[in-house]
Amino acid sequence: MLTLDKETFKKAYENKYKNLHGEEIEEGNNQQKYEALGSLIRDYVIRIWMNTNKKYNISGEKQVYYFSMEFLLGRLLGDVLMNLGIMQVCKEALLDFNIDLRELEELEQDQGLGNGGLGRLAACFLDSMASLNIAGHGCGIRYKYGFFEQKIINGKQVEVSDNWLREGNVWERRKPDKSEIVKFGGEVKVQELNGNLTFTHVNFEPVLAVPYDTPIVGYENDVANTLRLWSAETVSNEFDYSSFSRGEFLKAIEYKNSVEAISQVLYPEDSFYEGKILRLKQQYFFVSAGMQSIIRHFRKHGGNILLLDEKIAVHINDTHPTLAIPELMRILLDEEGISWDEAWRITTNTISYTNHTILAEALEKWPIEMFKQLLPRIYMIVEEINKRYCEELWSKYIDQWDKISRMAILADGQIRMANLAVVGSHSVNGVAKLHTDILKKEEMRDLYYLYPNKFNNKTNGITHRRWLIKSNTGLSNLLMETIGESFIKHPTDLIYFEKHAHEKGVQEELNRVKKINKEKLADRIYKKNGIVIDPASIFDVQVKRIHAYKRQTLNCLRIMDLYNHLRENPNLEIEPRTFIFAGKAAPGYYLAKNIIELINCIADTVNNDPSVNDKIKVVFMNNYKVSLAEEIIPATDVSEQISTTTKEASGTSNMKFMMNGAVTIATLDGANIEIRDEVGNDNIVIFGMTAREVLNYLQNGGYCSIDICNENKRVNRVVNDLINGTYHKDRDRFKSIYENLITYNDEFFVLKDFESYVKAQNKIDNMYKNIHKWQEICGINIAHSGVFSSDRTIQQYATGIWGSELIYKNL
Ligand code: 26W
Repeated sequence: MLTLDKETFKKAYENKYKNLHGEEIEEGNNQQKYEALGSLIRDYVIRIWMNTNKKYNISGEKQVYYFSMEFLLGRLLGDVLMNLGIMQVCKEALLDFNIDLRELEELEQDQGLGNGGLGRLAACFLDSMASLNIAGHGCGIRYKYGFFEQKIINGKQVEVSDNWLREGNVWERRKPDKSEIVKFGGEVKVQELNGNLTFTHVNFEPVLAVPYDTPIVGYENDVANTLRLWSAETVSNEFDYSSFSRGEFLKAIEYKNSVEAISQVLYPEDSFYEGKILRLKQQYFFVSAGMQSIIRHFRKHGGNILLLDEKIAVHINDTHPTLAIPELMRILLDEEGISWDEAWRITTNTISYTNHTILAEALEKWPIEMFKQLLPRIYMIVEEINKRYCEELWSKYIDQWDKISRMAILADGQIRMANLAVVGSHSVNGVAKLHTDILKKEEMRDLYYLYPNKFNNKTNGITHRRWLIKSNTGLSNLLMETIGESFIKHPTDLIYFEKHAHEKGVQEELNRVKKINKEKLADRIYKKNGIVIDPASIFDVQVKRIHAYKRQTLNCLRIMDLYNHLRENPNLEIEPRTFIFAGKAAPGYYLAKNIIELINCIADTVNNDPSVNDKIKVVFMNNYKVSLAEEIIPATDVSEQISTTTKEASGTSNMKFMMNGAVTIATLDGANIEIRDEVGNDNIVIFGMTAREVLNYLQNGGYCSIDICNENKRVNRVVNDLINGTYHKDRDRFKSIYENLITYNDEFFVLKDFESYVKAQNKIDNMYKNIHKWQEICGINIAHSGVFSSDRTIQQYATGIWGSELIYKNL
């Protein structure tokens, strides 16, 4: 932990400012003040960073590398200040210069290099690894453009590129001396040398991978791990004119562009796989660079390659980095000259894999022809892995051809990445109990029977440092006053809050804190959307990617139903509610975009109808991102976790809301089940189909949405409201939603769950009438949220999968 007094900090800041900008602080604007602050803090961090790296090199402890195509870090300044333990000093020092730290924090661009849950999980994991003194680092891509910025124009989503590096990035360090070459295309020359086959990759196109390192600072423990993100460049940084004959200047530029395209932009799809060659290039690019640099570093410090798996763990975040398996094999075979069997032992022991989705349309399968052309040597290795693996299957499952072909890595002209990931790693985990059960019993059943010991569950978590202590200071202060500070280092100590949740005084305090957070959000919504909302109303929130399986449509239909009721019974006694939505749709996902339009049209209609306005309002906040989530979640009363049971692998916003004292309305899906188990049925509102019922329909058929529509008047009415001009004069406007529900038989069982959802919502309404009881429930949720800290999750990964040495400070 840094010890810094205010005066020292002020001096240092003033110096930094002058050195950087060549003028007095008063003359500058906030952007310059932010840059000076970031740069000063980075100087402090660099000392810690160097020491941590030295310590790792000397101790030789096992190093974990978390390979992920996405890291959704959000802003770093506030987190770094908190973790260094200098937030207060910094705030007060800046105040003496008339600078508001909050204003500077807001100038930082979100680092939005991820789509949603999977990317944010990676960021929480980095924070927990550093805070638990685990030598764990991230490896990914430094996209020049992150997840697109979402604008709403005439109610529709419009995508704008996210130029997050425009003003520079104070946290990263370019390390050109640590660059690696990644080879694409070309051919493999096979030769026999002294009875051994050698493989030489020739005529390839080299791409230079340049690392940019960002320190990941642990919580008050003098640790800074590394997030290494790779950027693609041409091998000679200047245009290599000489290799292009004269007159081919344009070709040279085209070549440069095609290389740089590799790390140009994050693919904005998170649930639908398209076999795009650029994405395959991205995957091999960062995996190859990462693996080569790990081995180079390991070698440099005298590591014995045969013991690699004792000193290094590589974790792959979903199948996107699966090529780490054949890439490590390539290095061991071709560069280290190790035998196949030994290389395979080292590789499988080094690599572990997490599955994050069971949506069939999200599973990655690369066309063999494309793959072979782009990565000829890697393809040969995959072929050999498949050959040896299939031989094992043939001897085990005699004549069971169907089963063998289901389990193969290469089949139907495609490479199935999930099968490769399972075969080439020693551990396969799901991200919540139900999800892992479904993987074992349904999705990966055959593989599970073949390798039962590989499969395990690691329920997701979130870092309570960012999501509670930093983003909800009101609540964390109240918690500290009530139960002390131990929960900061030991989040399960939040349980001590449970007995206080029954105290009237504490309930009132909880209510006061929530009210302040709601007022702030209401203010923000007024400024951003021009909509006046009542902080005394229930804030009912659904913020996440827009997707059919997450069922924003169910929420919409229920609001439409409530609206009908209110118009018919203006005196209906309900608690006033504000429905808040946010989330991005994949640019090519028509239905999801249509859902955004529907939400905005409902908002227009409802908000402009004075007859219901003291009761309900609807808001769609544009451009959902980490920093916006940090404003919305602390102000939420009702957390909507309403996915079709079996479809949401875990969910992680459910945990954030719970930790911030919201009541969850949920299906028994993903980690909602574990939240229910923690808080008990009285402190969560559950509705909808069970996993069994859903799986039954999916396997045996028998669901008919039209029947429900015909039988249930309320359902019938709201479904028709989609196409009868109530929400848009163009009656075809929401046709895709309507057709999805009716013509295509409602794949996600929205209509089936409608009635039980309405009942659950009515229950919420009744519960809120007794605000003391309500706050008691919120308090119980907070008290039980500690197990959902990613510290717990990371300890389980470290002991159960990575075998890293755990050193807990101050235990
Ligand atoms: C190929 C396109 C693609 C890209 C990303 C397909 C699938 C993905 C991710 C696996 C999607 C994702 O973010 N999954 C979410 O992972 C979270 C962290 O484990 C879970 O909490 C969510 O339930 C799951 O949807």
